[in-house]
Amino acid sequence: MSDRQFAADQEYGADQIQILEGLEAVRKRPGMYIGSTSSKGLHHLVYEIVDNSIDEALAGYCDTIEVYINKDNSITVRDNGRGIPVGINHKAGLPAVEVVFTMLHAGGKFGGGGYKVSGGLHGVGASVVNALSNWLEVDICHEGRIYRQRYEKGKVKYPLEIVGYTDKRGTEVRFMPDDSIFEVTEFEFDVLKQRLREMAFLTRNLRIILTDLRGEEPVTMTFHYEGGIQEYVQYLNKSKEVLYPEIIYCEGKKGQVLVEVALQHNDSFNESVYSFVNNITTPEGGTHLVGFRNALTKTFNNYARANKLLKDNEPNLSGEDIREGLTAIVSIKIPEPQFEGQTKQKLGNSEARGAVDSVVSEQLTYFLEQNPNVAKMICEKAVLAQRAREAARKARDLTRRKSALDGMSLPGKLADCSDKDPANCEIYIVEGDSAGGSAKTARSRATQAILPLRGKILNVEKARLDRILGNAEIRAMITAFGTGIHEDFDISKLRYNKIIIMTDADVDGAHIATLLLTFLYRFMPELIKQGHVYLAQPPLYKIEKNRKVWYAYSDEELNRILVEIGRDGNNKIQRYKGLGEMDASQLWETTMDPEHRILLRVNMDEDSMSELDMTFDTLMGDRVEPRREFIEANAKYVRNLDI
Ligand code: TSJ
Repeated sequence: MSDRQFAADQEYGADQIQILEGLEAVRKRPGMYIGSTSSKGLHHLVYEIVDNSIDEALAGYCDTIEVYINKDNSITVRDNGRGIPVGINHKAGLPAVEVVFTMLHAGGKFGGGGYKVSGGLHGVGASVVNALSNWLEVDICHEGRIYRQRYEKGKVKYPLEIVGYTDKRGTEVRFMPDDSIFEVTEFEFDVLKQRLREMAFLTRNLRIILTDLRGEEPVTMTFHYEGGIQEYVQYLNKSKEVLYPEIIYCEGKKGQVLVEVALQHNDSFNESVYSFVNNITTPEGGTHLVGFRNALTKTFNNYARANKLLKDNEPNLSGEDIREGLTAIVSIKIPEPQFEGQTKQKLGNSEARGAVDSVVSEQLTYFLEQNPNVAKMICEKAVLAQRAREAARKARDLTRRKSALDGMSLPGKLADCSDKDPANCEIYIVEGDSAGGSAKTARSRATQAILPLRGKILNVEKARLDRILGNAEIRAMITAFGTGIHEDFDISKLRYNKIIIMTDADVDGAHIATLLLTFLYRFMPELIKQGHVYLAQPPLYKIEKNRKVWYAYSDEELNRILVEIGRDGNNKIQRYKGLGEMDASQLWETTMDPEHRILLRVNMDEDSMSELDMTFDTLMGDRVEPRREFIEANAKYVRNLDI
């Protein structure tokens, strides 16, 4: 033991006590350090560790990161970098690696400058992961030796020791999240996959390999993008028709700020711009995004004027016009990011605005001059958008004036509830007039409103605003909800606490539900974000035996019921093909009665907006193949809520 021992025992003194108190704070209030102890917080542990390896890659010393979900649900992260320093840190009197894992905020304070990726919401590092793990082990391969240390619930189990010899270099961390702290301890492959893919896109040439060892056979995915964010834009546009084949790319450094932007237009009408600071997503944008938008608007207007694509008597193109159908990634690296706003996800550094503006203006101007055909296509699309916007403004003024008339303007088909307190009220959006009729009979009049919609509603991914707002079903929903849309949206005007989409339990029903969700997502995303949108779950089967009735909402449930009551000739099983096959009392009992119904709450994760965007594009776009793939992999944006 003694020759393997690395650090002297007497160095575990007073320092250590104070250190432990630091990590105790993390265990007492984990939410303060990782956001939550839900599944989201659990997965955050992995990102905290991987962030450190990404730093090493950004510094130029590592090109491969392996992540394993082990059989016992512990995690291994390994990189081929320099290895966390093992020498004594003189301030703490401990090996640097021990400081990294046992002192709060100590991560990455060693060695020279570089960009810290862990600058975001909870960029707190390895010691927090250690504090929140039942056990954690680190192996460091450095100058021929393998060093190891183990911790349990944040506490050092033994001093750093040499456990072997190697010709490799790098760092490996294994940890088991503390099941007394996390509500969920099972890692989800798909969740890790998404974030690791994003990290790989944002760090060109880095190879990230994710392996799930829990099944009978290992499942592995490798993320390696030589094109970096250019490939990211290509990936985001993969299920769309692009306007031109090139991906416009700008890169540069202004002062301390590294700027990287990639963009490409598609033939849709939506803007999909994602911004990142030090590899961390900034869903609320900030100064870097402002700089990007300024540059884009200014550069395109200058070009359009100079090349007579915009006539002298026509007004300037608005930013929105130019961003119609735009897919873009704005990624910057900045030494000391300042985050603002309620969720600390909005970049505040003023120097970022100028840096992005100047890099993009300069290089975009050059690109447009070199590629006049592409420039012309974008400008022409923007001019069309400008005209449509003008038409939409007129249509919208009309809806605004109408909704100002309040009760008078509620749609004729709406059977409203009598209670006027939105907190108590819910609205069922029902597919088809006949099911709408049953629902009107079945409902609890005081608190449940019914809005029947006829047939398939307009696909908002495929139409411009003027046509969308001219659509009767869409106008009916907008007026019924009361909130307005887009920049007019006001949640305090919401007339119902729950918006419940009720469609047939078949493919057509699923399609209509998706069309409705797409509309809500594009026009009133806050309703989804704040958890007001639900999917009703009508039963799939009715089982009758000896005048008793059961309902089954899935095939498994049907089997369970049949096992329970015995499979014999007295069973009568009816498969419901649509809501129309139920009478009012059955509909109430199975699908609408708050005491018995199942609702799925639709949720939206801000951290994976780009994936959600793709989900809707995939479902609603023209390309059949990705849609089928997606439907087969099923709708992951809903989760079970109140049963
Ligand atoms: F977070 C962590 F500590 F747990 C962790 C750190 C986990 C993993 C999987 C890898 C790492 C890590 C740290 N990989 N590479 C490094 N590099 C350094 O810490 C390092 C090495 C050398 C120097 C130097 O200046 O010589 C500086 C640093 C920051």
